[in-house]
Amino acid sequence: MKIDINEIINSAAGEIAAATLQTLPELKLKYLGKDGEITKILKTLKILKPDERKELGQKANEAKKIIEQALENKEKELSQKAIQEKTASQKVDISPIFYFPVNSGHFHIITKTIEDISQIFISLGFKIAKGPEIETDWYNFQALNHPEDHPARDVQDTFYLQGSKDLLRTHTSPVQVHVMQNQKPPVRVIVPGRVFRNEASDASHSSTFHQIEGLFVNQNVTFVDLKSTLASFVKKFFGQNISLRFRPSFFPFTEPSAEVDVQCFFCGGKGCGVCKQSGWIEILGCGMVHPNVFKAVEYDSENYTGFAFGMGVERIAMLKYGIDDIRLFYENDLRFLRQF
Ligand code: 2NL
Repeated sequence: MKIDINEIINSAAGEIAAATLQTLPELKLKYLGKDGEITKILKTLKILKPDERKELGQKANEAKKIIEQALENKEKELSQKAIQEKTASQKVDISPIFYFPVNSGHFHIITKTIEDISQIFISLGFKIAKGPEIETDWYNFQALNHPEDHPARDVQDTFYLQGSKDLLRTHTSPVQVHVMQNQKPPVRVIVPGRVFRNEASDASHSSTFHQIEGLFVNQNVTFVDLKSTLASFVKKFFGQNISLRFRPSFFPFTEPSAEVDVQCFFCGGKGCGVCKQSGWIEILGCGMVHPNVFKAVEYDSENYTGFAFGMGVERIAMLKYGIDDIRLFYENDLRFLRQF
């Protein structure tokens, strides 16, 4: 029996060259399948004489490799071509979309400021907590160590709901009270949100504004933790080179209490209208959580300590961006909003 392997290779090459993605599998069977041309030769080897067997065996195996390679190359070529044809036929000309000016919206500067401040505290390990804007007297005042006769409780300063003892929260602190009631220490949260004060509005006051408060409670939390955390925040927010100071102050829910001032960046500390000639600008209030607050949420103040802080978002944004009237934030004049 005389078998011309070259002839098989040639006929395979011809058929593969003319193949399509549909006929390619048939060709694979025809040459390399169980009853394929090459397989048939390999099966007959055992009836040959040793020297013939060696020669034909080598040739058949080479032919097998050549055909396998040719099939593989063709399959790649055809599938690439198929993809190209598909993308070409599905092409859409989107250029007319860009003939129109793009007037994309963006976040309000207050939203952006809340986002920026939150991100810094998140990087320091804080989680964000949120809560209701309508509160009871207990959550807004009593639990926070505001005595019955505290001036903030006066109807003059707080919006009470008609025919109810409920009120619009005057700070976001009641949210921290909810968090402490629902969770054991360690607690490390910041609370951004809208707050309400019954007062006339002017260039620096609004009856509705935004606060971000923070709370960290654990074993062995000290005033040093408060100072390092807030100094780190101030430098990340206003710039690494800013000078700051902690000045003793008073809040009902913290003891001791402090306020943080930054060196006036309008006059460099020399004294100007913005800093009222003092060279310093107050940016937040803070302190160590008062034991009475822990008592209200049934935390053991022998075992746990904590620090808390609060800042007004509008005030911070006004300082950072040089805005001189708080009412600009709420008028939705695009000429103002678009600047940020
Ligand atoms: C400010 C001062 C402050 C707090 C807020 C707080 C909350 C709990 C317990 C203790 Cl639950 N304190 N909050 C403490 C000190 C200052 O805010 O000037 N805000 C605009």
